Amino acid sequence: RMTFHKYHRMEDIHGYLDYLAQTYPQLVNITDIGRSLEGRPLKVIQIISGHPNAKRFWIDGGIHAREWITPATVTYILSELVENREAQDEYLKKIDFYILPIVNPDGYEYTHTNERLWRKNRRQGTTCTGTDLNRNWGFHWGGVGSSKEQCQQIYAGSGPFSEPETQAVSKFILANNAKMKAFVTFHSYGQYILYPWGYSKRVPQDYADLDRVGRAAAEAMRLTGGGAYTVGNSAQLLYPAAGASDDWAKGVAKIKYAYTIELRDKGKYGFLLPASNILPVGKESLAAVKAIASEIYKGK
Ligand code: 0X9
Ligand code: ZN
Repeated sequence: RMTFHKYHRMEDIHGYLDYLAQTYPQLVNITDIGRSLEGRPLKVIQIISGHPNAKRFWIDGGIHAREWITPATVTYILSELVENREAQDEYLKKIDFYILPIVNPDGYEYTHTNERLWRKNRRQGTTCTGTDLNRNWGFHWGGVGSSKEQCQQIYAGSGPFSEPETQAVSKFILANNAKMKAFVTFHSYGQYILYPWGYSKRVPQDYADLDRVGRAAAEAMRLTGGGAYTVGNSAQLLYPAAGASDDWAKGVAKIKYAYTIELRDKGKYGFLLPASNILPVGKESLAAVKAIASEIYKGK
């Protein structure tokens, strides 16, 4: 019902989520948490363990339209969690997962039909189109590394949460963040595991935990035979950028383990990563998710 040898359109991915809900009704719930600007559904798949006091784990992909490896990777992860459940470690079956494969469906579809390297959503402005959904979150909104200029790739929008996509995701997370201990948003490319803050080179007071668990995730990725991932504070390792979802998850939703994972590669193909990478990147990313999951399962 889902294949991993090519990049799929939104309808295929959403169709697969509906198929899982029908086939595994005791395990899987699909919630339309809202609609994109152009009216496409934002579909969250909830994989509910049934374990009392289960910790919750948020995963998303596709906030940046051109980063095609991210919806594919997230779809691979959820397919393993649902359809290959018996093969998974016990602790993994005691965590509830909330997974949104495509945060920016309008942009994602636009990269298939019009412009392969489109990044933003499809907000029509007076001079240019598109808000960068990873500069639109209501925590240090409008700060360093974001722009007030519509024509920029890092345009932060007309105000915090001006876009329906970030609004829907943030509302849903705040309504479900009791016991939510991990937040992973997938991007590409560069092979980094990044933790807050992104709005400045400061680090959270518990950054040693984020660093330790990030390193465990990177090591787990390496052991799958995958790429080498570098771990660190996002403003120091990459560049400062305010208004991103990871900072909001940590600073406002108070989710302890908040990461941005920049998937393959290191620049050879960049956003145009060949589809033959979907399975290996899916496997290394599932290994990262497991490493973080095992930590939150142990934690109080
Ligand atoms: O700039 C971004 O939004 C991310 N990199 S990308 O090349 N995929 O666009 C990095 C975001 C890192 N997190 C924060 N700066 N808070
Ligand atoms: Zn990105």
